Amino acid sequence: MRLIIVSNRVNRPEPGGKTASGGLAVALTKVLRLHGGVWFGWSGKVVEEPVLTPKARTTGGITYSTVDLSPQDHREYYEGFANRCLWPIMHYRLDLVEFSRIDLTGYMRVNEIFADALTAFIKPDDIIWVHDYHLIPLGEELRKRGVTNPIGFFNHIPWPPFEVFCALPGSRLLLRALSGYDLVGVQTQSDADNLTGCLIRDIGAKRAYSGLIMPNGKNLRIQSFPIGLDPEFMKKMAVEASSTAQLRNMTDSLNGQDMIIGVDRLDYSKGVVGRMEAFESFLTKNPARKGNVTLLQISPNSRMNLPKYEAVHREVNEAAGRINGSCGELNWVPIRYVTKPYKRALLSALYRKAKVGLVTPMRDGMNLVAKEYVASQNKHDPGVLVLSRFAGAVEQMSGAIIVNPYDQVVMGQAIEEALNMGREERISRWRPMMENLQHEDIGWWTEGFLKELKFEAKNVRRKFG
Ligand code: GDG
Repeated sequence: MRLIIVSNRVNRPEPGGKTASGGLAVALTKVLRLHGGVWFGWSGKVVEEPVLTPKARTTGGITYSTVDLSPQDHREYYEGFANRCLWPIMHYRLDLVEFSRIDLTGYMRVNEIFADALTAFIKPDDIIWVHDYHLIPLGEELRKRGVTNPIGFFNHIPWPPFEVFCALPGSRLLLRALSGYDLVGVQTQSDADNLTGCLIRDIGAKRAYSGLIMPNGKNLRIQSFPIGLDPEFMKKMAVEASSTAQLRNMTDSLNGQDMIIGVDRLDYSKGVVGRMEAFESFLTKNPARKGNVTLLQISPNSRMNLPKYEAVHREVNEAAGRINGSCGELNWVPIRYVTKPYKRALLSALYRKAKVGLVTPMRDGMNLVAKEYVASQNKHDPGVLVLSRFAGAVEQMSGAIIVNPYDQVVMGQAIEEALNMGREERISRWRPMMENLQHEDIGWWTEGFLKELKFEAKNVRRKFG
């Protein structure tokens, strides 16, 4: 059996290339390292007249097969429908949705281009695993081209309820297209319930013992598979990187202060401004803490050619500047805010150094930073995770202090509680979270999804021939 992973971007390692800072890129690299196989998708290049035959290169047991996009495809499919429309709606931000029929057409067209390119190299015993909201219609497009292999789909970002998702013109088109898949995976039970609700209420799917019966009679199973990571690798990396000169310099610069850490790709869903304001609220209530605690916020820029992202960038800059101006002292800066990406090893050592991990998205599919923070801790003296109730990770990370990211005052109190927490309580909160990470790791996620996909595909073939 050969595994073909399909995602919008293919994260092909380039010598001296950029550090990947997306959750999906990190997770899929791990999956293919475990499994081998092919990773197919967009190369990241935009060229005037793209060649439709994919370019393939094999490195470290993984074949990276990519196509380029034309400027029009990039504008309509990627920046347009995927990022200006689906991303905000999936994160419950109807107010930010910029729908355009032209973009929807471009989105469908690129899914057809992907399907044409893929169909040409699919072998009979391949298993195909499609990832994320850019490629919802891909399964159906492959079926139209006669592909009968098992095809699964995993949505890395949240799935909102009917009242939100079905406000999208084209919602029925996308929901019906899901019948091209044998199995649809989402991050949490609440995403699974929401998607099921959309399928029943918007297109009349029916509940059955084996899952849902779609309007075309096809069986569809929806299940939550919370994504994991490799906690042992993360821990090892954190321990090793803790003794590097770079970390020692950073630690020296703290001068004995406690450190709180936030790490997020810069996005409006991540709640960075609210987090900074929560820290401000904490400082205002605890003036004695001024000078002996600092918030390190690492937020590599993303999607900067979209105006909404430029705006978030501006808002975060302003919040950091304002809070540093009003709370800072001649010899102390409350927030260290950096927008360049750092190496994963250094990040893991920073997580380990930080007394508190602040992970407070307004809405997030899972949030791997929460899990990375927990995995990087010293078991004898772990830090405290403060976690948004709207991150998918909350279903597994029960030892965190759970906060409402819309309530800065309560988040400020959570920071205080976390900084003052005794060692025993920190250990007793951390241990079950680490055990969960060890049990439900990236291998568990991959094998669990692929096992169910094979089972489902066999069932469907048996029933429908
Ligand atoms: C999507 C979903 C879901 C961040 N800064 C740097 C850096 N990062 C890495 C983190 C983490 C990843 O980026 C971010 O992962 P998240 O899970 O938080 O978020 P998304 O990128 O939005 O990912 C999300 C995920 O897919 C997986 O299913 O959890 O909900 O939105 O790994 O460490 N990495 C490096 N330097 C940085 O400066 N090297």
